[in-house]
Amino acid sequence: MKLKNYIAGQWVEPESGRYHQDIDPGNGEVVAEVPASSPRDAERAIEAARDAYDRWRKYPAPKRGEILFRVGQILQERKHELAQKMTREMGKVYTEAAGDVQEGIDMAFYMAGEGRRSFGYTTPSELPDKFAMATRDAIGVAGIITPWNFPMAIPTWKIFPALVCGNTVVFKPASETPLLAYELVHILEEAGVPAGVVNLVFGSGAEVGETFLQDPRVNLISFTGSNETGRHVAKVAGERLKRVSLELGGKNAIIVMDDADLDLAIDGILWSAFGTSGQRCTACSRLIVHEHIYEELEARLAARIRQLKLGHGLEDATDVGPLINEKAVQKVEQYVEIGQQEGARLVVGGHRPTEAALQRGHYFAPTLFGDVRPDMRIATEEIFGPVLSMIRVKDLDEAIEVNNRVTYGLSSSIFTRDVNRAFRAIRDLATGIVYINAGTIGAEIHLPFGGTRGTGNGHREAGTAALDFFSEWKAVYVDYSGRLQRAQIDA
Ligand code: UN1
Repeated sequence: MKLKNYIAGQWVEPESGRYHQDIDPGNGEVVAEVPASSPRDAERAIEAARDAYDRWRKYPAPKRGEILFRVGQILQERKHELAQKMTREMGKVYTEAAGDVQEGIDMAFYMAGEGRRSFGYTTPSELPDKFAMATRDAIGVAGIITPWNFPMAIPTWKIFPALVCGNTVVFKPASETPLLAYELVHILEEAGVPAGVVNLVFGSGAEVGETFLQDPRVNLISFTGSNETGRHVAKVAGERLKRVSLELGGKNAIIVMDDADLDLAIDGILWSAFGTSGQRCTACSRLIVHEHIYEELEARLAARIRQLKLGHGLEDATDVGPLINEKAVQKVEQYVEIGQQEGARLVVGGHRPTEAALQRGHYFAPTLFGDVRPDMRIATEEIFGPVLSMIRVKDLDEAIEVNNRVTYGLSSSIFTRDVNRAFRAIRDLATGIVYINAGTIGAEIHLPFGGTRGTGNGHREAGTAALDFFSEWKAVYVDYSGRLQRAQIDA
């Protein structure tokens, strides 16, 4: 299957004439041939989005919402098939891939409703016979740059609110997951998004992404990805005074107190640390454990980790799928080495699997480190793989201090049955998302999603927070007094 770019309502080959391969990380099979577009292709997409903008921003918001509603319906009908495709090109197990599509469905219906809300407000004026209100305005062309770990959900978090707010879109998906982006844009087209309103360009960050950042006709950039690239995006787009939303890394922790329901905590830990093979921004990679239960938790967790079955995500028996590519496996391997050099104790895993059936994919055994000190590199740097580090603490204050010590602040969690401890944790955990008696993953689309400190630059995605990013406030004054009234001037 050979994918094409989508520009001004046409499916077109890249001007560059170059292609690269989309590979199944679970078995090395080729899933699709993907355009390696040039800056010129990206410029044509930007031009199309610019041309379509004025008509789209004037198209009534409820009608924009109705198109998104149809998108949600089509996604719903095709959920199973899209999830299978996602597992093939990205590796996550089928049930999680279906969850990823479900997030897109949820976002479509949520943002469809915003077409009839997008509330502004009215407020009294300080002068008589004068009316004051604040409304949301579209901004222009939105440059959307997305990662491979949520090939459907994250593009929908960005594209749907951008559209309902009246912006047009240029979209560059991750090179590792082009097929799901291709399917999504086909669905947008089928649902009735007019030509030029959404444009899709496959290619590298250096050629396509960079063009979005630099081109003055792109007004805002919404980026999810690595911290290193995020800083570059902030610099280049920020210097050009574009609005920039960055959703970057995490080093999320689960705290387990001595009064916790350990059965529940263990289920939550396994799901958060090894779901999506640890390749979520929200994945749990630190376990902060009260010293009274440390030994018991480590032993029970290790036993459960040994039972996790590695395999292709389309096989029913599989618990943990592959990593995205060889480079990712090498990175995890390096961190396992670093952890051992730092003096952490390898409890389970720490190697590639030896089974013959897994040699064609990028697999790594779920890994647990014990006796990790909070300042070790494995406890502070994002690994983005199935590696969990256990840290021992003596009380809640220390647990919170350890949680807050890292440079990231996306998600955190505490297992405790003590309501006082739970509320202190809610107050003091310095992350954008906090869970009580649940793991660190599984954010719902109608609440704000994002993190503090090094996780981003202060914006939030999803929920009404997404409207704040994708629209601009306009303050409107209507003076119906028929004479000059001067605000702030003494009569
Ligand atoms: C991400 O990893 O970037 O909360 C997104 C979760 C999912 C989204 C994760 N709903 O884990």
